[in-house]
Amino acid sequence: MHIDEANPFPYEFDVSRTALVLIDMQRDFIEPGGFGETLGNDVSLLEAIVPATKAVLHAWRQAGGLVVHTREAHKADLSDCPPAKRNRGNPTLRIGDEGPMGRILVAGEPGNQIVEALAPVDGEIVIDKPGKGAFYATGLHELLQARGITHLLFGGVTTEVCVQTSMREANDRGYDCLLLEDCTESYFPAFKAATLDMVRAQGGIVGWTAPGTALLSALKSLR
Ligand code: C5J
Repeated sequence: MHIDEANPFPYEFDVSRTALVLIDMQRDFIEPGGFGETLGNDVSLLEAIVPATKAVLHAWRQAGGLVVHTREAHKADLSDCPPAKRNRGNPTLRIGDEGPMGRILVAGEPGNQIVEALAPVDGEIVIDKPGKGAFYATGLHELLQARGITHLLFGGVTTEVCVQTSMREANDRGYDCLLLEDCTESYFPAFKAATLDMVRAQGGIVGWTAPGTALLSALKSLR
């Protein structure tokens, strides 16, 4: 199977060896009252990608592809949140503090759940990650290796932070990665645009980018 519209050149993949990885589509980033808003961001920008991401998730599930969801989530005792991380950001509402949707970025809290429209279903992998990258301190690489996965399709938020970090980690581990352009977003449109450029520059130094609609068209050919 291939996506001809991919940049910098067509992307070849086999559904059985590919995972869709949705990074941190959780209430803390996407809904008012969460971590993203505490940092002064307009979260409505991120909410806008939910319909396109839902369409891709639905089609990928129908094709029988593996789905991985991640959440940026810390343990309740914050033993996995170094002061270097906690002490930056909003000084009056830090990671672990009580916010309108429960404790900020703490596993199990209402704000830490994936938004309802994209909620995981049985059989999908859900990774709680203490870092920005999905591979740091999670065991994700081993889970993917055990399933024979060689290709990763990325969506999620935010493009230049957790998505880009995860994609670079994956690239270094040998995965062929493609970022779905309309299934990722940043609070800073210029940062998103720059990240897409960085990924596909220099012959695809980090990987490929393509619109989610191009993946949907490729999957239609399976039916
Ligand atoms: C951030 C993320 N931006 N999921 N996290 O702190 O990108």
